[in-house]
Amino acid sequence: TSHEVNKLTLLTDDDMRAMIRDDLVLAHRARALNPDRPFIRGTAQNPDTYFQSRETVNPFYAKVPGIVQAAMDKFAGISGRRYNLFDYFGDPGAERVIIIMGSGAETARETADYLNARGEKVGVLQVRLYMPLSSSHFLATLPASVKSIGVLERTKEPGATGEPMYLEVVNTLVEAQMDGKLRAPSLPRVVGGRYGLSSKEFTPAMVKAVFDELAKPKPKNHFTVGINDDVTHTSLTVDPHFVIESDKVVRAMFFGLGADGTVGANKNSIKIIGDDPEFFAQGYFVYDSKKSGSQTVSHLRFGPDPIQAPYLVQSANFIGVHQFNFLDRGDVLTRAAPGAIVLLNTSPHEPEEAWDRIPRPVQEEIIAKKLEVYGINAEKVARDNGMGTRINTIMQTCFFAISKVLPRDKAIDKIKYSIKKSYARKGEEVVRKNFVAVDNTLVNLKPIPVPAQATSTRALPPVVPANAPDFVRNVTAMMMAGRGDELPVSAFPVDGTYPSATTKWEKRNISNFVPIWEPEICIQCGNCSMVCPHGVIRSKFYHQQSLESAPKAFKTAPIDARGFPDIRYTLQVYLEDCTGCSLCVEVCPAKSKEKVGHKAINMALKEPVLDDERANIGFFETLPEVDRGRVDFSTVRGVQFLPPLFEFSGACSGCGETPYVKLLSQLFGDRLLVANATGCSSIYGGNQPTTPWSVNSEGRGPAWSNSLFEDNAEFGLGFRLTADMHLNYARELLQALASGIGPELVDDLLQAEQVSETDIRRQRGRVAELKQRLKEVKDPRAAHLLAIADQLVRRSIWIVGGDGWAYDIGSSGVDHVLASGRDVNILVMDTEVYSNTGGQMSKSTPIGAVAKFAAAGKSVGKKDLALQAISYGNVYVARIALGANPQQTLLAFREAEAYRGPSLILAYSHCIAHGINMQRGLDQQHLAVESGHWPLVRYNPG
Ligand SMILES: Cc1ncc(C[n+]2csc(CCOP(=O)(O)OP(=O)(O)O)c2C)c(N)n1
Ligand code: SF4
Ligand code: SF4
Repeated sequence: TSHEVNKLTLLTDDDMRAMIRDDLVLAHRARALNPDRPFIRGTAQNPDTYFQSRETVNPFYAKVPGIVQAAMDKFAGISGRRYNLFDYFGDPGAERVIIIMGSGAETARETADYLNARGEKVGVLQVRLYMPLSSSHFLATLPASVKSIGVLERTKEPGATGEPMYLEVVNTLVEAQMDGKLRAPSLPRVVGGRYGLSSKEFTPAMVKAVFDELAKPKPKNHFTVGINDDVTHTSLTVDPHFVIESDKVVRAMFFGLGADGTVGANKNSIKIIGDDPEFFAQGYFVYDSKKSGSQTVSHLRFGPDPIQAPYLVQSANFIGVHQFNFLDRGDVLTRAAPGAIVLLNTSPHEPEEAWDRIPRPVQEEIIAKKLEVYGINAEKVARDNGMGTRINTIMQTCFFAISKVLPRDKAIDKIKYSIKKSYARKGEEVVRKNFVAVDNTLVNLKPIPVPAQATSTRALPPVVPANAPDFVRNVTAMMMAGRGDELPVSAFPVDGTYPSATTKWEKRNISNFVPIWEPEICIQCGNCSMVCPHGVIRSKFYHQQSLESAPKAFKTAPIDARGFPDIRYTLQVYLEDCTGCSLCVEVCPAKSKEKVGHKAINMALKEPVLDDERANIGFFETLPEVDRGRVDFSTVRGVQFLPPLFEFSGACSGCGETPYVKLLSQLFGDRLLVANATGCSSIYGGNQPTTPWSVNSEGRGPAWSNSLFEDNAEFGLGFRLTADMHLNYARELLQALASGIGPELVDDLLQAEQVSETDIRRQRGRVAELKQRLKEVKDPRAAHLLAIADQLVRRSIWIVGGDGWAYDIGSSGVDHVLASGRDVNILVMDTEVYSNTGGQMSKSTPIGAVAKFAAAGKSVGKKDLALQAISYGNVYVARIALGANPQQTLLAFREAEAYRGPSLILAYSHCIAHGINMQRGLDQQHLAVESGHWPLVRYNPG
């Protein structure tokens, strides 16, 4: 999988060629469609002949096992690697056997060997050809001594009497018994179990649990292993202390920050060590689903023998902690073996200052396990050696120096050799600089003495604050802490419904540098708040009396508007949610007259101001939310006062897509339904554990769902059809029940215009009144109207996704929806490539652009989706670029929403996939517009 790196012995091209029979290739070619010898294939068939035609294939299925086995035998002759349809491993006289296929078989085999070496009699039958299943080969491979069998499958068939392979095994054995072909004296007991769904870990401890179960007189059937099923009680008990890692293998774990280069450096270490003929190497990389800035955990193994452990490191003898604050999670040392080596990046502190800053429970773990601790202020060493913020080479050098995989001198030589190979093209000087950095790293790497007793006064901070909702404290927080595997079945919703507004409980603190606001210089334009991709900058205006209980450090300024002497303004930065992208600083137009280059918002170190700002944010949140009726929706300056209902997403730092989504949530969030195509926006928008779609102080907010990549436009059209159906029904019921409700209110509800925010507010008031009155109406239809009364407030339906969706994979759906004439809005965040999967070209990619699948530059021009939509004549179409013209962007969103037919907005979005400096993303948008590549358009048929 993409998460594993391993050392492989490759087959030669000649070996592969020798496996291909030319006569079969020629026969296949002769069967091709060919107008020189025409025929028809794929006709429709009727009931008179279909059945018989299906039966013609039987001889082929019957022959497949023999053919596959013959090919396996030939392959063994060529390569020396032997495979069979079924391979048995373990004790030839085993009474307990696990049947399994795929990578889990390796774990099962490794565990069986371990148990047999300790006197047990167990075995593993690995299935290599599942279908067509050859009963004869199967029965010949299964030991005759077997008494109980556990069939393990990575799948779930709800409603079936067992998973597919279990049913095959039971059937094969029963048929064999009926036919007298069973080698065992009696029918073995067979149980089936599920493991490892969605690549969940499958460890030797779980294999042991299955073997233990098979030893019972009546082993549990249809079990699960690896989870805690406290609802239907299917799970087996697993001993977490059963670990069979070999001491000959160096097992290392590295905790890094997403995109900080840790994973890349580890892959490089595997290459450096794996290239040594005496070593085998393996790596697993565990990411969460944030686009960047999250934690990555690398699991590396190095050893003298081939490594057959397709699961994460269970017991590590080296642990690298590449961010000091990861220690606050409290679990980074959980898998440390006694006496393991721990390497800490102590930045921003020196190693000498680090010990007392380690939380007390972590200190206690270090002492109890007698861990050997080393520290380095890696960020400082990186800065001093001209490497900016990149600490990966420094941490890699430390690992080589202290991990004992190789003798220290040999290890350092190897790292220098690798640097030379990587940087030789860039010139002698770059190579020399990197060599100096390696030497300086070694000088700055210090052992951290571990006292006999813990000294720290720091407790582990809670994962989420105590005032978080129950679900967040009990479930989300576990996932955030990397302990989602421990959550029992009962913790989860049965239908995939999760609460909104959870990113606010996850203070990621991924940037040490954050923007600091200077009220004296600020002109209150709202530009910074508009462009912030993460919804980190908020503005409020409020009466000066509110300041009475403000913290001392709270920043405030008189509002920059004539005639409001008592009104104050605050721009509050949520520092702990900032990703440090600097877009806000780049866009700020207000400059200091005294200090060159100083603006009204400037990046600075977070730590000195963090405590004050936490208090400021707490106070800021007590200030009343703005009355939407008083906001000027037509200006960027006005919109900054609308709280974003899309906040703190895990998108890449400085992402060009998210400001559009955030703006959408500000403008229409309290009556918004979003159908989201698969892509970056479904990942940063709807991935566990925390999600950024949020709620306002009344509890209203966007309702969001993701169906598929390809059907999103139709999915969103369904939202519209449903909303319209409910609305029409509500209107019908209003008329039918008018006398009971009061004809005047009914009239107002039916006639409401619902164009401006004030109209919407008024309609909400009427609906509230309606709900009250309906309680008194005795007609049974009143309950139905009550259930759908909210639909009388106009809903805003948005169909959202990227260009890969709208131009390519979902394009027929987009076209269908545009042609429907219905009141839906389509927002395409156009990064001009498939961003979520790493930058493949789409039909939106411009001619000549280099992207994946267009390595030499795309040969065909960009499709003009705007023109295509305009050709309908009744579709609102806008092409926008927030970085180039935020005012035009705002106008387009409002016009699209106001237009009572289909709307399409194409939004230029800069992206990491463009290989740009993301800090300059807004400039890229300017350039795209100014160069004529992305002409701004607003076509309004209304
Ligand atoms: C039918 C289908 N094909 C492929 C994928 C894999 N996939 C998931 S997201 C994605 C790329 C999305 O690109 P785009 O629509 O441009 O959105 P972006 O990520 O750029 O925001 C792909 C190919 C999928 N989920 N479904
Ligand atoms: S640095 Fe980036 S994430 Fe932080 S407040 Fe500014 S724009 Fe938002
Ligand atoms: S659109 Fe680009 S920058 Fe934004 S989250 Fe996706 S990959 Fe990152």
